[in-house]
Amino acid sequence: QDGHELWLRSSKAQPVNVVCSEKSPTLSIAIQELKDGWQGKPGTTITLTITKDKAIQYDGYKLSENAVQANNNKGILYGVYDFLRRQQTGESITNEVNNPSYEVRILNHWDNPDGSIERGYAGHSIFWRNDDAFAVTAQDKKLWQEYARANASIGINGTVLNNVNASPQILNPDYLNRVKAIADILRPYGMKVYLSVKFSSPVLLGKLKTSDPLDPEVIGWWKAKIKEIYSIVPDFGGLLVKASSEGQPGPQDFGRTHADGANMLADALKPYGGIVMWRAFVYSANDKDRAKQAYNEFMPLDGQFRDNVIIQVKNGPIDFQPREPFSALFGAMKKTSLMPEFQITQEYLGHSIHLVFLSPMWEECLQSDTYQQGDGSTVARCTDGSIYQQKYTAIAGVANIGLDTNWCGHHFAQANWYTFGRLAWNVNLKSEQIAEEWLKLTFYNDPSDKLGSSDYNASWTSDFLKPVKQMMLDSREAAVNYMTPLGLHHIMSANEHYGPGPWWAPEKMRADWTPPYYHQAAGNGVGFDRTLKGSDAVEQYHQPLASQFNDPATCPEKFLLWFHHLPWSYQMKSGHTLWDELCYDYDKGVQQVHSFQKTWDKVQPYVDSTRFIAVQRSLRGQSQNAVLWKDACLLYFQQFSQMPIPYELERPVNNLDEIIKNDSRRTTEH
Ligand code: BDP
Repeated sequence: QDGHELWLRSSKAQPVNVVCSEKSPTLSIAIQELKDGWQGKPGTTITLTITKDKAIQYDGYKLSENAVQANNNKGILYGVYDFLRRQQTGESITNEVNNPSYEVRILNHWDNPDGSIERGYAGHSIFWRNDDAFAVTAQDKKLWQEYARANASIGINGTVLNNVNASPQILNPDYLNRVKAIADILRPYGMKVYLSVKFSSPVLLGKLKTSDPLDPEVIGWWKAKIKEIYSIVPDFGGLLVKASSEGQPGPQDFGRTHADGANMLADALKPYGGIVMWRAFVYSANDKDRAKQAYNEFMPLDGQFRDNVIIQVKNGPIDFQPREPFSALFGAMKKTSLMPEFQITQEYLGHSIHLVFLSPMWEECLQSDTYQQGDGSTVARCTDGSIYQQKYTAIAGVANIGLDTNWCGHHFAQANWYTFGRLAWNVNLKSEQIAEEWLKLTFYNDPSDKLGSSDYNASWTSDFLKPVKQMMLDSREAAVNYMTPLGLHHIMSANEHYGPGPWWAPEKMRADWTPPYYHQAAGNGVGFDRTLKGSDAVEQYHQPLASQFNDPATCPEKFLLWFHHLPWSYQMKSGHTLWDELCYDYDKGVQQVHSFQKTWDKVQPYVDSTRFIAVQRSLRGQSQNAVLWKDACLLYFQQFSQMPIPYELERPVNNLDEIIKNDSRRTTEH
């Protein structure tokens, strides 16, 4: 077991008859999947029917014991995958209609044309490479097909093929032809392709004098380029744009607004049904609180965007940290379509070394109540069309996929890809269910290879499924504990964002790229004051949240140092001082990872040796890194708190000066 088959490991199929009166490449796949994967009663006849059922929306479907119904081919395919999944996991087939929460369920690949991947920890790009860059080989096609199948099996129906820090060359004909080759493989699996574009492409590629979105020549250039794209890929999905952000060009370079830029592209895409996903990840160096910036820039533009523009908003106001409150833009922009952006790749959560199941983090964001339209205005309901009229609804995940045999680096990182698809399809799924499904599909071994007795299922469930599921469910909170407890954020090592670096603040560095800007540790306490007396970021939240966050007594402790600067001796609900609480949390995180190691070692009889050893090794690395985080942060903050680490806790085993020395060897600039 090398993990390449993901959650789609084939088991021996039983014979099945499939009746389907229509024909299409997508339906052929659906039929073949049933034949290859049928685990039900041998000889069953199952009917696939395209209907016109009002209750079924988009590419939703309806299952019954021997039929799958949908309004289109894609719906049939998704229904078939659901059917097979239920057979494998033992979940019953119910007669309900199963509609997707979001219409566009899309991966964002941060893949560069040279094959490297920004924040990728699983090898090079599956789409792009340097050598023989445009040859489409049989191996490419095979991999793209496996990729498409994996995505279809969890309902993902779109993919952005290149980095948001986009190279202009992606719009050159050679690249567009490769995009076509990819699209041709993905299409029967119901996946559309999209591209990230650089806003200054008219100058860089088209040799125009400006990229001003209101300039007629610029408008003409984009129109012609988009026409060209559609002539090559007729069902092209649309564009993703990172503009006026982290040095990327954008409409603001020409005194125009984000709406001017986005609408210009939207108008050009409109005749073809394409969409613009315009990112809200903006922050300028001189703003006094980075956490406020996206809201400040986008709120005044509410209502000014075309209906085929969707503003793509990261889950939190800063940047994919282990824990952030939800971005205040959700629910607040009432006349503009918004889509959540999650990061599946673990940039700030231990790369492909740490086992961190991200489902609880995304669930926490999606189920956060914004109160924007009364109780129950969750982030999910504010973006999935339940509350606001949106022409399109969408959700994006930054992919963790590369050329590694197991696709994601860490075997458990596959669960995060799986989760993204499942939540995009059903935003109300619970992490526990997702973890259980994934474990059954990914790790269950046929008893005939193992103990060979009917007791096997029972012991697999109690001795493997239960403890490993619990490990997954605890893993995100563990990471928060050993990295950034109590609302701390952005204190990781510079550049690579792996490991601790709360001290890092080179002279002349943009302050909001340095950890001290975020933790504000000093003799008088720690934390970023975002209250009414501080940066006032709390005001961006709807009541009762604004008041709740503003008062340390009512602010959830998990966000305490996000919103408050408090003395080290501040009394926590537990009765501990703030300093002691920090120490206990860091220590708890370390203990949790140690317990994951024990859990994993104990399940060895249930896991094939390749995957067992790989995960065991990673857990050792994670344990070391968790200890490093704890030692580094406690010893660093202790310089300000001047208080002892509670005596019952393990003492640090690393020296701060050595940690800093090793870290500075790695980090020269941002
Ligand atoms: C940050 C990453 C950077 C990305 C940026 C983004 O460090 O590599 O380009 O997000 O989302 O977290 O644009």
